[in-house]
Amino acid sequence: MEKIIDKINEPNDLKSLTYPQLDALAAELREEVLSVVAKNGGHLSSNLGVVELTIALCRSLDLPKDKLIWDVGHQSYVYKMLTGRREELRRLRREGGACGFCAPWESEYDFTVSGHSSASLSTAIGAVMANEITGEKGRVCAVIGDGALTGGLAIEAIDHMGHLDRPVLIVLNDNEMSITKNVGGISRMLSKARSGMGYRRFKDKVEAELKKLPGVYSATRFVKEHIKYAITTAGAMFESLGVTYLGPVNGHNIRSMEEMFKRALTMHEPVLVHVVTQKGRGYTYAEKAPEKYHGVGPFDLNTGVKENLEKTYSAVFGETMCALAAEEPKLAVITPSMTLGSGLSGFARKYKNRFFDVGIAEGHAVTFGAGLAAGGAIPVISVYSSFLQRAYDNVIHDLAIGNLHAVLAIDRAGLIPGDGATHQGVFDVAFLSAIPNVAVLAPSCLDELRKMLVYAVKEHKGPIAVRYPRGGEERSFDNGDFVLGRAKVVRSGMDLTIAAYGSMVSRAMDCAEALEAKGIAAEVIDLRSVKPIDTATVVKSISKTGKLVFMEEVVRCGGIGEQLVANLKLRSRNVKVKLISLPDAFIPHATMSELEADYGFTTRSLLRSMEDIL
Ligand SMILES: Cc1ncc(C[n+]2csc(CCOP(=O)(O)OP(=O)(O)O)c2C)c(N)n1
Repeated sequence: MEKIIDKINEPNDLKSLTYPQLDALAAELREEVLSVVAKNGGHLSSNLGVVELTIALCRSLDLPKDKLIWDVGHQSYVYKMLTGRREELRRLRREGGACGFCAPWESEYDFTVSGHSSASLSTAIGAVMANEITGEKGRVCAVIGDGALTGGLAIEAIDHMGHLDRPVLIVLNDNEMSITKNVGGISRMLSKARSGMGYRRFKDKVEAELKKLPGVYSATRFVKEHIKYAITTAGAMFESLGVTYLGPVNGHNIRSMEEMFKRALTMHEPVLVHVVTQKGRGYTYAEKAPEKYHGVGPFDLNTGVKENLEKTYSAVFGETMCALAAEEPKLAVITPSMTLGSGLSGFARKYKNRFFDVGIAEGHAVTFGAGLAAGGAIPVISVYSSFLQRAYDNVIHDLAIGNLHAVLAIDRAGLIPGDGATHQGVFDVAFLSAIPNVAVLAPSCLDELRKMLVYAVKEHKGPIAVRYPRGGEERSFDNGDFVLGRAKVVRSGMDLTIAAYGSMVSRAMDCAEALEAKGIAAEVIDLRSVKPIDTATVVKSISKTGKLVFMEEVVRCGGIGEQLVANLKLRSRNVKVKLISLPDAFIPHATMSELEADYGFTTRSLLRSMEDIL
């Protein structure tokens, strides 16, 4: 039987459907989101929550002339299906399939790249002003979640929007959740607005009554605003910044949302419509535990059961933090809204007073950590590699110049499957190793991570980063005690030196074993400490072998390989060197095996890369 969705080729096709047909379409869209995510993994709960919202927006706007900007973009699967990308979505997160976030190269319906939180409002007001400058027509709408609204960038944009006072529609998609339960004052304010049922009707009534009053004051914004404050503080923050607040409205009632959007789009000012949605809606398992199905790997649709994950670096990080907190009363852990993914749920429960979920606010997380450190606590700032990019100056200005003792626990370092260019953890080594005072460590196995965290918390003085990959270990190494700036020869050989750090040490061992079968004895060095780097151990090895292969799963520009080679050249060593790293390019979404094949990180392609120096 033909489905309604089969007839939708572009968003304007939705405009001729009746409300019962739209409800049926919503059910079809949910079913398709579920089957795609169960197969490929991805962001489930957020997409299930915005089905009706997406339909209502596509009907209210004139796309693609109007611009619809999704914050983070992780909730754009339904939008992708309604904007001609249903087929691509079936290969979501795989090479050649749809990107899991917004991607302008994929469709004219995606205005800018997304993936990192809290950027939509700045982009939206930029788009409005660009229209004014270029003479283009079209309205601009941004959809931002209550979680993303905790990011400072979003608040800066609202501040600026109020100042510019141009028409822009902000849809606040409030489901009370970031990945886990949302936190902070903004979240509290929104919850007051949600519970103030009838607020909108009350506000409308008061405004209507005001208009009836005689005298000049009745129509002024001043009086209206002050009476609104007297009624409730809900929305007051937005209104005081110059953004009109409408809502809350039920985010699963298409007709009600359309009425509200219509009204907002006729107002010649920045307007925020507060839409209340349920994360995970329509899939019982996700409704009950939306955080567990926020970002998932493939799972069984009928049972909700996910892949049994091996022991991960994140889990070991969380366990080690618990163990260290028991011994060290000054230790405190900070997360910018990534409790679950960073393995910190246990710590959050056990050490409530020393655990800080600061919202999606990486910059603040680092500077808050600097404040803790300056005050005598020992902060561990847990952050994903790509999100730390948001806090670069905070690391330099607030931590490094003052040489404060704080630990950056950098998860998801290296190549990341599925998420694409915005989430690859491939820049941190380059940008951190450029900062004076900052030490950078990379464990080659889970036990190394434990040792490095203990060293970083208990012994080191100054800012120190420990970077580790997604997932679990490939091999384990018995490297003995950790000493800063001291590498470890994990395999001896006379013919070739392979130096690596982090997860690449396992690959180096795979290569060494394969070479042994060909009669070549490779020495493998685990650098352990990426900065300071133990050049002496590398030099000692290459004076024996005469050949160096250096492997790292980060961008070549500014990587350790380049630094090491420059260093060796300065020492005028006559040595054959091969650097294996990632190119000066953004790495798109693909599965891990696709990425490894494409970028030459399978054992076979690593060996092929070494051929010319062997
Ligand atoms: C800068 C940055 N930090 C962290 C994340 C990880 N992240 C992805 S979605 C999300 C929660 C977003 O919550 P919200 O905006 O309320 O959207 P919802 O998923 O609840 O619809 C987080 C923390 C990110 N994408 N970008």
